[in-house]
Amino acid sequence: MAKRLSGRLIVVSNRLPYYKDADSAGKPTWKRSPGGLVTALEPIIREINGLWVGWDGVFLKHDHSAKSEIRSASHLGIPGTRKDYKLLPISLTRKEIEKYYSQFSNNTLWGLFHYFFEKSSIDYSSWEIYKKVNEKFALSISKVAGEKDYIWINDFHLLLCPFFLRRINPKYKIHFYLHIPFPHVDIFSTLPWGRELLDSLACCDSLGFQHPQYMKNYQGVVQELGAGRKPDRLSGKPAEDTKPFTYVNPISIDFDKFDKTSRKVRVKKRKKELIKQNNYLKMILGVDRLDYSKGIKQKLLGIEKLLDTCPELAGEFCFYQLAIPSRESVAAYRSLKKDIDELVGRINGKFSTGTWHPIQYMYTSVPFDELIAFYSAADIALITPLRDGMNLVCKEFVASHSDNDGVLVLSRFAGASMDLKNSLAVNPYSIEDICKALREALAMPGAERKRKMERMRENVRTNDINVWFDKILSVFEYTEKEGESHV
Ligand code: ADQ
Repeated sequence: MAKRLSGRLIVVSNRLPYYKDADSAGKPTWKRSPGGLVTALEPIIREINGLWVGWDGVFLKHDHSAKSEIRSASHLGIPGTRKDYKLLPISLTRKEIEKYYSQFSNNTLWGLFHYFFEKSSIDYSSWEIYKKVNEKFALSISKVAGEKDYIWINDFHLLLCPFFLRRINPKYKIHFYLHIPFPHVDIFSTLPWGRELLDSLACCDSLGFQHPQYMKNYQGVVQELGAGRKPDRLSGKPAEDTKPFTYVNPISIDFDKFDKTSRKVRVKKRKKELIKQNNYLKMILGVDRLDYSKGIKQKLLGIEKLLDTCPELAGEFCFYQLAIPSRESVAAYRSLKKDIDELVGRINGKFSTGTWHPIQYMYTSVPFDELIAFYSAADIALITPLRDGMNLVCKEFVASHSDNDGVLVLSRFAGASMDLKNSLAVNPYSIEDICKALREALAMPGAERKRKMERMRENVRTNDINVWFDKILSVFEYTEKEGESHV
């Protein structure tokens, strides 16, 4: 695929796909970073033997200038298949992680970009460290990147990186993809540093979004606040008013990998065990990073309402929620965990009988095959984000249903709802709506389930991660040609 490119592909994200940690016996080990970005990108970068730049999970004792040592994943002992890729680890201090990552990225930006004003705090000292860390990334990249390479920055942690890179070398090829929503101008303009972010985005050759609405929001911001300005070649201060090439490209999954895994003998065996363990009741499944944007509380309240309004359904189904621990250093996430623990306890306490509990809640990351067994054993997936750039879980559920059966209940506010039109769409802010969709899903006749699932599978199959990446490469090629024609 990447043979089409004339230079090397350098992927940049906050974290590397694996980070250094200790196992239960205290022995150092590499663990896979959680979340959708790694799920989507790691197989591609492995396939093309690319270079990945990101934080390695190590806390530096003392701050020092950017190190730039490229290592190969297999040499570092990172688990994987025959294919390999290169890593450029960036080490950060504990204070940098606290301010740049926990505070500014995961509190200020994540909250605001997902339309949660009340969760997004403004803290000037975190902004300063966010700037510093973005510059550190740019310096490390500049030590290994050439003008022919494609520097592809991913996500909101590194919104200022394009500016610092462009200041170092005006000829770099810089591309950016935003995995989360881009907010409306009314929301964006509340950020005291919006101007700096726009100046940095103006330094990109291309800017990709998950959904037409997010691109429209960005264009609305540019219309009202003006496009950002690239740094002047000599002074480094913002000068030229420029717009990057913007495009929409909804991210997807490796359909074949999920489909094939669901057909493996040991996964099918595990699926049967899960169905038996669930006493052959209907299984409703939720799989999320534990994040307030994912609407986990809302789905629990939807289950409660369902049992309150339809008592005859007690003992007929079980709701399994798998929640992967996430951002535990951020106060809002610790408080969410507490709320969910309490809600699960309250609902189970209210409806459980001696032999049946309505909710099974697992706060853990499950291995890949086990996840696919869960997806394929589930009759209904309940995915209710209050706002989500895309949401890969719903696509993973669909791809794992090689039996062409199953119902997807999906929030209107997930980017994925644009493609998965044969889901039951819900407004997750309305508990009544979630409850109604669950009633409909539980009662849906087999033929209708099959028809809808087949259409959704066809959609995910024909718009898989390879199609997404192919479009990214076409954008790189297109902007390069455009650039040349302007010289
Ligand atoms: P995320 O917010 O992390 O991604 P999502 O797209 O749903 O959200 O991906 C979550 C990933 O974590 C999935 O691959 C899922 O399988 C995995 N996962 C969740 N819970 C798990 C568990 N308990 N055990 C094992 N795995 C689990 C961000 C954006 C999204 C966007 C992606 C990709 O917020 O909107 O879809 O990037 O662009």
